[in-house]
Amino acid sequence: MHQLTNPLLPGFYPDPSICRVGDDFYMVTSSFSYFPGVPVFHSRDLCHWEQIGHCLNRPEQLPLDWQHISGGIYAPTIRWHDGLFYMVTTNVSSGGNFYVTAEDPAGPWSNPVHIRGAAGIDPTIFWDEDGTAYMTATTDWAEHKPDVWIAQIDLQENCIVGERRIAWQGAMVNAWSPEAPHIYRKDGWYYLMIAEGGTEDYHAVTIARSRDILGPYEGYPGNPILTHRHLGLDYSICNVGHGDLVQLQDGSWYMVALASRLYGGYHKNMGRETFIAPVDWSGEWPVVSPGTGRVEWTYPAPALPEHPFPPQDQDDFRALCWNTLGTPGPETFTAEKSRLTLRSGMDWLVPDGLPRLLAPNGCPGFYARRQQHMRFSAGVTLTVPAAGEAGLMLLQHGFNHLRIGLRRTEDGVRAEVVRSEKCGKPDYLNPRDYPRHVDVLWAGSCDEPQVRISLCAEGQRHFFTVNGQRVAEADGSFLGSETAGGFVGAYVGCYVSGSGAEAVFADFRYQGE
Ligand code: 6LW
Repeated sequence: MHQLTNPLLPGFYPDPSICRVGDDFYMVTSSFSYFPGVPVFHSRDLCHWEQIGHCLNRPEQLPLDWQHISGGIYAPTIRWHDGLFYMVTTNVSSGGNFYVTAEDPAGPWSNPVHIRGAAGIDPTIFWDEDGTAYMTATTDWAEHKPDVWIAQIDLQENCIVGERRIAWQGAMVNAWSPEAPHIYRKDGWYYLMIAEGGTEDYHAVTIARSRDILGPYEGYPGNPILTHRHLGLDYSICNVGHGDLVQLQDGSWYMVALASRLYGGYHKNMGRETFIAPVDWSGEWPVVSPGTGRVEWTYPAPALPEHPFPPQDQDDFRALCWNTLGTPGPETFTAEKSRLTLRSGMDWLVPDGLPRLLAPNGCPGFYARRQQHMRFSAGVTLTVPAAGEAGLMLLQHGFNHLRIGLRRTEDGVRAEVVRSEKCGKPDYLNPRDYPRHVDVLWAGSCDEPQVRISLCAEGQRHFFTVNGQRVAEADGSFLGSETAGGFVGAYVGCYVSGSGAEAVFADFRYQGE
């Protein structure tokens, strides 16, 4: 029996936005400084989802500053209008609000089109019944006026028509971070649903409505319609907010929203993930997760035919789950099914800070996928580079990371396990049972030393192996976003560091439960 299982998209997939076209559902999420940007998922039953592409997969669409991992692409919205998909979002590192379009959501998507006068973040497009387009977004943080604006937009001229009006300032007096606005038309009303309270413990979804799309909007006296802010910091699902609604073919409604799973204490290593809840909107206002009012781990499947997808081989280095940090150049990597050649232009793992790239874009040499499970193992066979260092890394915001790296020494290969917090001086882990360095012996040619390394997690306990032998362990709770800060979740994958360094990785395997 299939069912809805939360998280719907496990791992760092925040700010979900959803739309339905006929019998097909599409969803997008934020991607920050990872490339390609804005993953696109497809479903026909809401229970099974498969990634079909990215909205931003060409370097010219996505200039990024890799040193600000939580910069780049914020909160996308996906909508379909008149035969075309629109994805509207913000690149906070370059150019602000823009949209791209596609006939097929798997791509190709257009180059970015910027809307003149559309300040702020979290933009949405809404088409009224007469085809007039409107945009809402959150006022520019720099203006220190937290509110949601609305305006008519002209999609031929790509500009705002008339004035931007303040639509709503949130349900609470002095609401904190009103954001993530989306508009829905129902029973002659325009409903404006937003998030407020900030994206952490106080996060919430609130709603207002108006007869006039430009407002003024009146808040629902029963707000918030969804939050876990009152459940305490021990409750296993926290930070619930930033939602989008979708109506099914039978008229029923569902909400996708972001939330985090806690484990090993108040730690959110996987950042903000995508969750789902049923919504009863038979009355005037939506009731989210009727009967309990909170996001549950499972719900019965919607009344839709089950539609599973064949499993994707995520360990294939060409699979859609892989990302680089920052915008790659043509030389950054070469990916084949089970072999990856990764190049780095710099020593980006120097202690006490990061070197700046001369060009504004670029990629330091990190090719990875999301951590999606509390217990996982990631292993790879590495041909140790002639120069520099290469290995496996578990990376969070602020360059907080755990890594196992290999470098050549005069007489062999040395493995080091490193814990690095806030770009600070790294700790070379020397727990009581393990030597500081592991000198690795290998069989085969000394010119091409090959070593199998792995990085595994059992909750917050992390282990590292070299050729099957456990060499170090570390606590990973400093990788939680509550400590590391920022908006992203942990990524695990291959890295290389060193001017001109090139490393070859083979047979990557990620397993999680
Ligand atoms: C996003 C905002 C938010 O733009 O966090 O939780 C910001 N909500 O809506 C970054 O994801």
